[in-house]
Amino acid sequence: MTNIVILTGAGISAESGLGTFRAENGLWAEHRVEDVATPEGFAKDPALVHRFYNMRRAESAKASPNAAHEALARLEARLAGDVTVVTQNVDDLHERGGSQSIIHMHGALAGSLCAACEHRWPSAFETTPQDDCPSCGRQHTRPDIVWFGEMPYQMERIYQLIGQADVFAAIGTSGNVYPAAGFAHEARRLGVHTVEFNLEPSMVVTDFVETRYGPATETLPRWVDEMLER
Ligand code: BV8
Repeated sequence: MTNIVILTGAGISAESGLGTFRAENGLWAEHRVEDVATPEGFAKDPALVHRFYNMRRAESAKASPNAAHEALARLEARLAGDVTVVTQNVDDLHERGGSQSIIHMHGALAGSLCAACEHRWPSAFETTPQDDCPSCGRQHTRPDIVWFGEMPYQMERIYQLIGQADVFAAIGTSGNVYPAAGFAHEARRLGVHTVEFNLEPSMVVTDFVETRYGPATETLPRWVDEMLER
């Protein structure tokens, strides 16, 4: 029985063609974070924020899961033990890649949220600030996405899973954003085996006992084969 918690970031979707955040041509290069990924930015210009997420939703729909997403689904399907993907990504490539046990700790493009009554519903492909909330009828629709300064989702569950894990793997995340960037430290403190998959050392590389560098579509399938042969 081997329980594994896998934290993923924008890097796992990079080879599917989705922009990461901190590459030169990344998402934050075109948009100031403060303008599109904070409650203040949304309050100031909700139409801009809706346009930003409509563009992300369109790109996500055009992208396909890659061999790294599929390798994680294969690990979950075949490993004797629990495999949970905790993703910082808001795209649905893990779902479309076949993973079942997924926590979107920073929300998802697939969801809409009413800023007035907190009702949640499946998002339209294109959203605007004028969309009525299906529940309260008011026009305070926002993407169901966790912005900077907001509390990520299911944090208690995530820490519980880390406490029960034998292995904690982080894939394609730069370790810039907390609390996600602190998970490896917590895992290591608890004696969980920690492994980082990236193109280069992340900001929290010292929290990992094992590192595997290279494109995730190459490093992940190899690692999953090893995990399934153990
Ligand atoms: C909170 C949704 C508290 C939006 C996102 C000072 C110090 C410490 C912390 C803070 C601080 N000031 C403020 C904070 C808190 C803040 C934070 O950490 N800020 C940072 C910038 C300093 N955090 C928050 O605000 C969080 N909330 O703290 O709440 C609280 C407490 C009580 C009550 C209320 C609140 C919420 C943060 C969530 C923000 N939302 N996403 C959207 O998607 O539009 S963040 C977004 O960026 C992602 O979700 C992700 O979390 C984050 C980092 O992105 P990565 O996924 O790591 O991507 P990145 O481009 O950075 O890196 C990609 C990596 O992949 C690279 O390493 C690259 O080498 C690698 N790669 C590329 N290609 C490949 C690859 N690897 C393998 N194969 C490849 N092919």
